Amino acid sequence: MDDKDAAVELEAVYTEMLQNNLEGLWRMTREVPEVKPYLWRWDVMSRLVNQAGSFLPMEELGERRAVFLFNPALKHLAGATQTLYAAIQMIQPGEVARAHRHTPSALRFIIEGEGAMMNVESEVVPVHVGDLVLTPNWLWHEHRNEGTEKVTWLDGLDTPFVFGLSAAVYEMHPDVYLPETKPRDITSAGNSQSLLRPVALEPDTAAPQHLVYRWTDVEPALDRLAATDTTSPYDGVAIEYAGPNNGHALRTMGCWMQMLRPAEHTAAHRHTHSSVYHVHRGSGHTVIDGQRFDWKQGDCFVIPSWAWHEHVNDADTPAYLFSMNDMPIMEAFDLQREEALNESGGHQEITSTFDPAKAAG
Ligand code: GTQ
Repeated sequence: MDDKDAAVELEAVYTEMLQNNLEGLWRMTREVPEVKPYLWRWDVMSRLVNQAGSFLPMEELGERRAVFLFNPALKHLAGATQTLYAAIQMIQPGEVARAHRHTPSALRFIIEGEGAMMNVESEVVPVHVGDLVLTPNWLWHEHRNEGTEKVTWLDGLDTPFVFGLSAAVYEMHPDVYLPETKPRDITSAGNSQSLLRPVALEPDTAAPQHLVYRWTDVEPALDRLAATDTTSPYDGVAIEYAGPNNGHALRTMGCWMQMLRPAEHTAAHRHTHSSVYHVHRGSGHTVIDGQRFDWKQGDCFVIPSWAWHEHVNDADTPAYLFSMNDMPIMEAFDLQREEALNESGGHQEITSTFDPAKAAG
């Protein structure tokens, strides 16, 4: 067989492989889509959620008025990263988002508005701006707005991961609404202060499960931490909301709050876990793989796995960054890796600036 015949025959082998859904590993082109760093502006997200809300009452929506943030590299997946889903959810006065439970775990970080009550496993908890409320997997949950203004929060779920495992199971509550069988606010009456772990310390793997972490506990804890030297060169004055999952709040997701002091500029590093950030207060920028992302209050942005990143506070007041990450998943499978940038004094060269208006669409 001459070379030409061999090439023709090999081509036929490849064609037949494909016809049978087989492929030579040496020809592999099926790559995992590369999650992109991205930023969503608060003014755009909140305007669109509110506009949708003015047309769509809760009865027409089904169960939740949530607008999710999808990564442009994951168009067919409701994911900000390959493991993390994030959405802006809004509930109007008098509305109830009915009870359900699911195998994905969820967290809520309250952005705006007073008067919302969250029922988790029949305990009603009033929530305030800056509070974090968890619904670990399979706990019943329902949200109500008993106040006079809209309430908006950030939803975080592990749905891209759980869907990827084909393990998403979901149930609506048979009685539509949850009973209130426990004293109001009994869990959160417990002190969440002792569960705010400086990220620079080893995790407390004996931490109990807590469902509500109050901003009124978090803010003073950050101030106390700032007066010590237990800060992180990469993350500033940073605490993790601790829980029983190898020290993390949820089995699949960790939650952090970082304070960047005026003019603080952290050192660049990268790690295998991905994160979704939400700017609780302040303004500044984050450089991700050489691209500058300017942020201010309410904005959300993604730091993909293994992307270099460093944070800068550009204001003369502290900036507060809430974030969720998939570190517990990485740790569970021994996939966590981290690397510091040693060149250029630990800082990246900025090669472009992200413009959400140009990046959209
Ligand atoms: O509030 O229970 O954004 O189940 C997505 C799925 C919110 C919720 C979301 C959910 C919820």
